[in-house]
Amino acid sequence: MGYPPLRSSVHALHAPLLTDLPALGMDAASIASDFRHHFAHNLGCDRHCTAVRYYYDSLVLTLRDRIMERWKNTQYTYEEADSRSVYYLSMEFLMGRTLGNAVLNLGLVDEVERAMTSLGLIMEEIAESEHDAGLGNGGLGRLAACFLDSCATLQLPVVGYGIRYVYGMFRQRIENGRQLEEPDHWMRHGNPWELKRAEFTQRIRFGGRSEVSRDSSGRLQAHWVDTQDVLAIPYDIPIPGYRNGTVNTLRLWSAAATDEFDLSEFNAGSYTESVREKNVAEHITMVLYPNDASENGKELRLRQQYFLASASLQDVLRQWVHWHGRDFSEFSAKNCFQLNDTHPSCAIPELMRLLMDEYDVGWEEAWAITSRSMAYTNHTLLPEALERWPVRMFRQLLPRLLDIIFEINARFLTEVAQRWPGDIERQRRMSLIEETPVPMVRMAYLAIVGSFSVNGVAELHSRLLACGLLRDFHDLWPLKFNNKTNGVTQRRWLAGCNPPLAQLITNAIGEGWVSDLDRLSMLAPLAENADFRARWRAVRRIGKTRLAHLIQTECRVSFDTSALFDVQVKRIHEYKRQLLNCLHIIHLYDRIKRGDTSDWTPRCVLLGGKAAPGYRIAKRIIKLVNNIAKVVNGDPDVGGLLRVAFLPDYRVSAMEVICPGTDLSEQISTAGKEASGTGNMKFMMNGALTIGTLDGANIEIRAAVGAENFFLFGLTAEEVEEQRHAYHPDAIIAADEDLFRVIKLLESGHFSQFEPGIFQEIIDSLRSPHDPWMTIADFRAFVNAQRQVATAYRDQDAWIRMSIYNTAASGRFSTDRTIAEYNREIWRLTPIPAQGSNTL
Ligand code: CJW
Repeated sequence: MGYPPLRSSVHALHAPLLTDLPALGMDAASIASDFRHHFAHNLGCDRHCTAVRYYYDSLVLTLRDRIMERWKNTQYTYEEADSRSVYYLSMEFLMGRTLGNAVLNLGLVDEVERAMTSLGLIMEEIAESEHDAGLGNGGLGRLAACFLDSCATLQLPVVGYGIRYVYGMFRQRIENGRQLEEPDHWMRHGNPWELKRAEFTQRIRFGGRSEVSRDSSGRLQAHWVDTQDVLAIPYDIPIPGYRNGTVNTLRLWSAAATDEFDLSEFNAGSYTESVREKNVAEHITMVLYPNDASENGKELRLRQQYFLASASLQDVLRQWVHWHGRDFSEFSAKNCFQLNDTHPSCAIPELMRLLMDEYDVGWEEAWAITSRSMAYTNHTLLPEALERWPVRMFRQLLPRLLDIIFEINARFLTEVAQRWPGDIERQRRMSLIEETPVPMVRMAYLAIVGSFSVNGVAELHSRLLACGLLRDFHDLWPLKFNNKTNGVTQRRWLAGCNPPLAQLITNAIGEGWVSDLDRLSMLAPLAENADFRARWRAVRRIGKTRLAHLIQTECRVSFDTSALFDVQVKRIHEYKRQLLNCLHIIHLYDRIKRGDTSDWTPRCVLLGGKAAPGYRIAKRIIKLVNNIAKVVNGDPDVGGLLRVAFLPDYRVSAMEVICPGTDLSEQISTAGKEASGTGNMKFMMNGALTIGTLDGANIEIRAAVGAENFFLFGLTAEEVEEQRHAYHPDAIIAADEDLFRVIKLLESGHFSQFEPGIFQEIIDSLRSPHDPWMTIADFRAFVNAQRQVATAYRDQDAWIRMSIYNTAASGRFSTDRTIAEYNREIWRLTPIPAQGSNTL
């Protein structure tokens, strides 16, 4: 394992001298002193170095030293406890910025602030210079990041395994109202948080053939031969818990060529040819696929998935063999892999392969170990997001894995046949291989068959999985299925991003809520206290001022903080129905133009989000929002009654400014389509009210805060499915005067005067009886609910009361609760408090 040891015995004798160092000071003076050391000695900065990057790097190194002590202690503690561990396998970890969160979790907010001030620096400016680590698309990736924070805070031995993409989620620029994608070279100036662990490099195989031979004892032995290999190099990122001395690990894999490059080419003078292999290998971890909720079947994506699964499993097995030898009898009692959607589900056949081919374990035992170690989380009901890989591609890229998948399938279908004799149709439905003209591997079915637990991410979603999409599997194994409603970490999404509100809450109920969010319920009685409401309102005004400033800078649109701030930020997708929001904005505009403005509530509407680069309609929706904004904001008749802005490059750090400044959170997906949503929780926690359908976690949010503090509208998931067959949008349009006028305005080219016809496809999709998202069906209910919102907002006292109730009821939506449930019902880990010095 790792690098060769020192040959002399000196090391063993003096090891404590090297490792048991005196604890570093956690006070402002020590921090300032170490900062100066890193600035001058480590980074080699001099009086000409005034770039904020130098200050940022110096501060990170100063903090990293302090984290390092706790990181080692945590790992020693886990080792000594010989504890069961969980590995969270995810293609995405949408971490955002790290500095502010590290300072908060280390309990150093005041000391670092003082240290920076003493050096003439402004902490906020340094923190804001950090580039987001955008290693994810949206909710699924951000959930993984929130989970890591909660696992460390709950002191659970959980390791995150992911990919170190050189380019993260693309940067979005808006030009003439259209999305342009630019590469996000987020590590251009290095990443001081990561620690390269070259000694734990793994070898990953691709291509070649699978062969079978008999070994000396006559047993069949499979060989994967003639492979093209790639190295996986791990980089570790520390994940500090909240003021508890625990530091967990996020291990990200980077691809590199094996060093056996083609010498003959090199000697023949073809230098470029000789390094081609290196380039091809490094492509694997070059760029994050920017698709959210739709698979696109590219071979490189399957390469990435297998690369993650194989590197992570080999890493875990390496450690297992180091501590336990080749006895795997306790492996599934000590190790659990949580698969973040099907993206890492190659882990199932890969663990089988490693156990059988590398460690001589027989099929039955290998299967028992694998299927007791794996747990699968499903994040979507959308059929287009369910991953399927062509069998042919699998055979070319991962021939040995395909053998294993076929064998898993054969044994599984035997089980189905025993349970339902003669039910051929059911076997066809449940097969891991879809027997279409181009046969496909169904990754979700592979994940279910190979796991001991299958969970959805909100109550409705889990129910719809069990009685809809995955019904056959639920019939077979009802006990495998469970729900784990998502959450968000209050460290980032309240304490970190909204210091004025956090301070007000702490002054009122103490600081316990930062690690026990249910305590926010103590705020509820204060909603009846006029003085507290006044303070709440003042704090909300600070958040709105900050958001208005962002919108002024980024969009050149002025938002008046006395207006209602109405916000929808999330990936652009038809099912999320940004179009319904557009129809409402056009309706408000039409009312203003008609002079129907008595009792008007001034409103500022913000939209933001990225469209997958290949998703044509989503990109056209962005153009529509921008064109509407241009017309509305430029019309003198509108005055201050309505403002519309599209914020470019929506990302984690933008949401940290957006959610504290939002009055109204738009959660308006077609019921039954949004698995959970997590933006909805961030808004609620910060005191926004929700306008929403009965979809995903909205249902649980409404139940928690009470129907009277939530603006509900629209068809239920059941109604959507019932009415789909008799859906006639044209008839609805004809019968609704307001809607008729909105569609007419759209069709008249009012929002596309310089490019006639560009919104025709959008209009056609809305008017189609086959529109899967049934936008027109919910228009009237949405407009009516928005009227109630406008009326409610005019009574500021009542609104603020509802705002307080929302925050007070958001305790359930902490990932601390989510992770506690994963742990109680799936992982069964014992919390392990960090031992040794420096535990805080
Ligand atoms: O997961 C969140 C939910 C949210 C759901 C999102 C999700 O839409 O409602 O709150 C956390 O549970 N993301 C994906 N599915 N569901 C997702 C993300 C990236 C993907 C993908 C699906 C990338 C690909 C394919 C499907 C790809 O091939 O690149």
